[in-house]
Amino acid sequence: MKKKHNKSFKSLSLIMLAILILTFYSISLFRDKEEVQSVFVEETSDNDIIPKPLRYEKGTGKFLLTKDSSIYVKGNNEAETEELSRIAELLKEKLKPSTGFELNIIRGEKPAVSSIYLTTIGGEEAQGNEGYKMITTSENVKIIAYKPEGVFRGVQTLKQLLPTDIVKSTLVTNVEWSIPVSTINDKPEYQYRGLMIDVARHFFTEDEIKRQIDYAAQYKINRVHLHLTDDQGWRIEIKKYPDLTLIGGSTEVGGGPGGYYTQDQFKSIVKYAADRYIEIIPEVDMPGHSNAALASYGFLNPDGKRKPLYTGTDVGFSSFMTHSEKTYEFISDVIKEISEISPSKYFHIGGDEAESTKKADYDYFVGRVAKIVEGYGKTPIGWDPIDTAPEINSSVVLQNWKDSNEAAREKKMKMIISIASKAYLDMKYNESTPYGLDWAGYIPIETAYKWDPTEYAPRDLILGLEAPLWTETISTVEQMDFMIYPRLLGYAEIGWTPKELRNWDEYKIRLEKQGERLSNQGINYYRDSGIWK
Ligand code: TNX
Repeated sequence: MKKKHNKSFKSLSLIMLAILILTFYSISLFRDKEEVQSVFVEETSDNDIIPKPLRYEKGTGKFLLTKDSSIYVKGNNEAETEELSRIAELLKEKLKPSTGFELNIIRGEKPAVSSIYLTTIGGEEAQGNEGYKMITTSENVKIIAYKPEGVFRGVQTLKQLLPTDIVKSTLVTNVEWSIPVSTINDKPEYQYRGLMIDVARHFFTEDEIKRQIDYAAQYKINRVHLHLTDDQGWRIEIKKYPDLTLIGGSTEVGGGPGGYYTQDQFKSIVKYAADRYIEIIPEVDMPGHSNAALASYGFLNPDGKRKPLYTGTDVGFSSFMTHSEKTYEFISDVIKEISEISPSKYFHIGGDEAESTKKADYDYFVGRVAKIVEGYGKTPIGWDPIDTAPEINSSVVLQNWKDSNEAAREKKMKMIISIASKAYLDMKYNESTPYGLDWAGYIPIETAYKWDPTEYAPRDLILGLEAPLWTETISTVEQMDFMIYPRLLGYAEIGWTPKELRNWDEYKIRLEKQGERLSNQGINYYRDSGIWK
């Protein structure tokens, strides 16, 4: 009895041992798989880079930026070296206020110890125009890209790897300006990552727009679309038609003084944006949203008389005359003048909410205006339902703000995704935030982050996404900041980082840290208590 008991005890323990070994073995197999995933989270949670880079590998040690550091630049040719030194100049200016360092910019490919090196030498075509590689050792930080544009995007990452005090505008003395030893390989998912600002409903000055451009650039936004005309205001000087700005630009929603950009100011905005590798896309909204033009010139109206100026917020009441040659002559002149000062290949012709234009007239009008735009060598963009007009084909880009892009899909038109319920910066965060509208619903930070353009169109037709700030309720810089930030960081990441690498819980941690950078720059962002406890 005792023996038998002993025997079965032995075999039982053998079986248990076998089970134990098997369990350990399978756990370790499983762990191998799991580790691949968790490595990513671990790696990214020690930095707050937004948008999240494609690959980030951390080593040991750190690079130290000191007053003796220099920025070396060298391209594949003179022109590239010149362009890289302009990027270095911008970086130097950004690092100066907080560090107090006057970094030297040196043209050369043999960076001394403790320097930053920006180069296109050795950049690979596969990186595309915006991709870059950033190698940080204890001696140097090297950014290598196929194009200077990629170097500029990499520089944005470099700044985010420095302590958050780096973006302060006053001297900080108790901080070590270090970057962890690491290697980053990065490039964007989408080529079009935009912010739109409606300067028609409320006017924002040249400097206010430049400030927004500068902030957006640090999150690798590469398009800023200016909604230049609407019922309430005409904001761009047209030399042939001075009354457009003298009359049409003289007011705004609520009856304020309005304003406009001279052509020189517009050019200055374009240049400022281009220095930050952002393309400005001008929009003249037609045939609806046109009251400011109709109020400026009588010949644009059936009775030959100027319409009264409008300072309310209704939409859909105005229309150009779609069967008057005077209309097309006027529009052609306007598009010509703007095209001459706008280097973008795109020209946005609006096309939304033309509720007082008959469908057949709308179709005829947008077809003709698209041709005029193409005649000046530009690619037209239009809001839906422009895609439903028979004359509109795949040479036109659809900016999709409602859910209907069926016609665009059929015609294989390229699309920019701006679905109102996900991407509209003028929607309130929730019922208690002070400004904005709610017709497309509330858009909390999480909703703004948790979606993907491919939910709305096939991947091969998507150029990217754009977040529009309509300004019926937005009239100050503080309000503008509040609506744009921090949601724009989420849109920037949707545009840059492939959806497989995006995860709200992990993003939230990076966003929380980014809050300090926003505060340090004086950006009046919405401090959601769910993220900033
Ligand atoms: C719809 S979106 C509009 C704009 C308004 C906006 C307000 C679009 C193409 N048209 O005219 O400003 O809603 O959210």
